[in-house]
Amino acid sequence: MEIITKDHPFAEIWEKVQREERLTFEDGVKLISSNDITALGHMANYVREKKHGDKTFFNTNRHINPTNICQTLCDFCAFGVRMKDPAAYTMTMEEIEHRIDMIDPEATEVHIVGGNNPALRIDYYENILRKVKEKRPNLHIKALTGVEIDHFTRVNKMSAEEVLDRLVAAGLDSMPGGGAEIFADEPRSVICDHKTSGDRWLEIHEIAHKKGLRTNSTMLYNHVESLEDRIDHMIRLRELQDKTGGFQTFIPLSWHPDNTELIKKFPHLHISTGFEDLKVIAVARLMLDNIDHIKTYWMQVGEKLAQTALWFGADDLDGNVVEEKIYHAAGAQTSQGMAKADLVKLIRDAGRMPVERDTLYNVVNTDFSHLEKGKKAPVEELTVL
Ligand code: V47
Repeated sequence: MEIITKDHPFAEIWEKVQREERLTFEDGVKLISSNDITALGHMANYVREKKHGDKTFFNTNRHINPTNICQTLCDFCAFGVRMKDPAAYTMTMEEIEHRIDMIDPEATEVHIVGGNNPALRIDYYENILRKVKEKRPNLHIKALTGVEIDHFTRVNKMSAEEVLDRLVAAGLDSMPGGGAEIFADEPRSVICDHKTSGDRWLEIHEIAHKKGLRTNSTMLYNHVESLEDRIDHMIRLRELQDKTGGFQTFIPLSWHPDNTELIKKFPHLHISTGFEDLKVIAVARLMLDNIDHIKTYWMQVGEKLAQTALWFGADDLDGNVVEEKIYHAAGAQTSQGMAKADLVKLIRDAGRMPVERDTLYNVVNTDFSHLEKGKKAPVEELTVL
């Protein structure tokens, strides 16, 4: 039975999707304003399966957040703190080394991001990157958001080009997608007034792409932004991707309100519903025709919704992570990491095919028979410091 009949409000859009024709801003607003989640999922899944079939990507990774001291202090964030805050920390090189030593021998990626700490010069980060490469030369370093790169330009009085050249020479391999938040000036000024602008975030990613670095992209939603702001955000990413082709994946991130200033200012706001999360994932898959992957960050949406999202446009779940801090500071109820066997099971139980990838989406493994005994992986596999 055809879900989108000739008289369905999406009939024209569905035709375009099947012809692989680009959707307009108006199309995007129509999609995101609709509650017909079945039709949205049908179209998004069509694109997802055309691109990737049943494949669902994940990687074996670990997060390191070297400091939570942040001078930007975005109202939506519960991770960053002032220098004098009792919870403030900056890891010493010994602490960083210890964390590198704890990384799973099978991991292919370390994801390093932190606060905009004004006391740390670029050599602190260069030393971290060099230490990772010294101890684990084959580990891919995905580190430092466009916002952190912009912060380094001010602290070190360097251009973004110089900052990136220094970091690449020290071992930086690619950049994560954080810091994009919502590009539109109005909501951005409400949720993160002192942060790098949307235009500057895009400019830094463009510079990185031109240097041959691949990067990811994100969008923080479900705070004060409008539905039009979400589509505007996706279209700005799509336009940059047309120019550079440097984005690997798009990760919609729903805002978690606990312990944030934003919830004090706007007490009516609340964590997104699963319904809203699925709509954003589906619309992203339909609008971002030139970005290969749509990631649902299981740590953030939860395991059950992540499984469902694999039928609404998402083809990637991120990794087993271990020691996630940003979402857990803001009330995330998910575990702080997942053993590879559980991630594989989660994907299989959703009726999809697990594919372990590296950061650049090269296939690392598709045979998990040694892990699949139908049992939960032992807790010892997940050492959280
Ligand atoms: O930029 C911070 C978001 C981002 C909150 O590139 C919050 O592979 C919700 O970008 N509620 C950092 N969101 C995380 C991130 C990321 C995660 C996983 C993989 C990748 C990747 C990137 O988290 C921030 C911001 O948008 N964030 N605080 C909060 N309270």
